[in-house]
Amino acid sequence: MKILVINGPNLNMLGIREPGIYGKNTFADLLQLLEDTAREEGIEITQFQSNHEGDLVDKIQWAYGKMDGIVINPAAYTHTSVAILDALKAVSLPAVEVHISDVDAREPFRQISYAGLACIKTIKGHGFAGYREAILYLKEYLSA
Ligand code: CA2
Repeated sequence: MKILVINGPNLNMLGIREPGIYGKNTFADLLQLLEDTAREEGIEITQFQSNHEGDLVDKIQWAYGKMDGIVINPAAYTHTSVAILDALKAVSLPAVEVHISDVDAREPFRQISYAGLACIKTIKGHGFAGYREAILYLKEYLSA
């Protein structure tokens, strides 16, 4: 089973600023969590992070025919990007949306998710653990 994990803009800065919202752990810690989860669950995980909308679209398209599912935290593009929504719809792979923070408890503009419209599930406010939950959910979904 092959899962692509995509992280959007500024998530590579995790642990460097705003620890009150996103926690103290770094992006390298998140990559370690993904690696550990892949090993424990016998899944192949490819990770990709970019600060550029088009690169995120390109990577979603790349997944077509190669990956079985996608876990995506589009970060700020969650709330703005029809291009990412269209790419997820185009490849039609099962996708799970993850947000580290509880976006529903923040500014009203964070309560709109375009990408989420193409996802089978959204996990928000569970910190880094949300990525593991998303991977396990996809594994279950793909095994059913
Ligand atoms: O809670 C999430 O995972 C978000 O997707 C994170 C995005 C935000 O725009 C979404 O509304 C919710 C922001 C990621 C920025 O990450 C930072 C990391 C360190 C310092 C500052 C920002």
